[in-house]
Amino acid sequence: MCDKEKLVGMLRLMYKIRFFEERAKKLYKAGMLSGNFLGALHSYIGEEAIAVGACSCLKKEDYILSTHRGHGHFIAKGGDLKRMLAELQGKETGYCKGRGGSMHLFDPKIGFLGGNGIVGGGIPIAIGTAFSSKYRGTEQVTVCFFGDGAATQGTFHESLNMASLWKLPAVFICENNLYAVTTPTLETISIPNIGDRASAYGIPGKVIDGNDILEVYQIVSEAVNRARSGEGPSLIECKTYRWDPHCFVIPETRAKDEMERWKTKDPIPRFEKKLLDGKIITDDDIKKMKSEVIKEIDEAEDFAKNSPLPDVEAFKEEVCAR
Ligand SMILES: Cc1ncc(C[n+]2csc(CCOP(=O)(O)OP(=O)(O)O)c2C)c(N)n1
Ligand SMILES: [Mg+2]
Repeated sequence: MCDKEKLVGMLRLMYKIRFFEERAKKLYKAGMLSGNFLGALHSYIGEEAIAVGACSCLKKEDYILSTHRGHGHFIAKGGDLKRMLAELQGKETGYCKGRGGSMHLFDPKIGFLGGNGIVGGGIPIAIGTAFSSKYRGTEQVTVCFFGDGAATQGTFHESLNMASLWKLPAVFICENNLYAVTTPTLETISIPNIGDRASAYGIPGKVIDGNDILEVYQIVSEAVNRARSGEGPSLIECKTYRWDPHCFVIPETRAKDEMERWKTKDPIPRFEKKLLDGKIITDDDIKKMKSEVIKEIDEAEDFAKNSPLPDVEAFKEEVCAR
């Protein structure tokens, strides 16, 4: 399905996300990412296979729309760790000059058209970008990530209807981590599978194991090819689980045994095992790769730490000018 280099690259990206999130958490908890301006930090740990599996099917010029839990999407689409961590810490060298923080990463150069603090807010934007590509005849595909909570927003239903009607080149990926903040999906969604809602819009719908990166890659590839060849959108529900609380200002409410059970389905060792069994990598390769990624994150931390905070006077000009 993929060559060796690609598979190893996918594992490296999963490490990047996991270790970046661990570092961001540590810094956040230590109070470095402090103050109301920066808001909450939503960890993507446990869900790495979805971002990496899906973005590995894309070209640089393809678009993705992300969520409040978007660090993994950003890294998987090629985001730079230094400027990213600087943004999380509100520094001038960050992607949005420290004005956006964790939920508002943005880089059109890599096709990353934003995280979003509004649940379900990225879905209608994806309709716009997909329409734009179709209208301009560029063959770009838009992948839109959103959670199970967002799948019950009106924006989801309106957008999927329109995407189907206009055969837009879009792939809707629902990351069903079984909760919206503390509310279980079972208490808010009337059918067992969000992917089955695709039939209401006459588009293909799949329900897959979001912790199996190769399954994500295969199913998203099919949907991306379909979109690129003008056959229209698809909906893919990836079942997964977040390991951390919703964010670090909201106490954990989930049952301990449920959390432990899901940790046994950790997508990273599962993929490592496949690559080891297939003799694609060795234990030494894994060790080396992990230390290279940690070094990259250390460098990002130094970069962010040594970067200046924005000039408050400039804020005033940006808000008041024109
Ligand atoms: C429109 C809107 N309603 C409510 C919120 C508060 N809120 C932030 S995250 C969240 C839950 C989102 O759940 P889900 O879509 O499943 O994503 P997850 O956090 O599980 O990744 C809610 C209700 C919001 N940000 N926007
Ligand atoms: Mg959720």
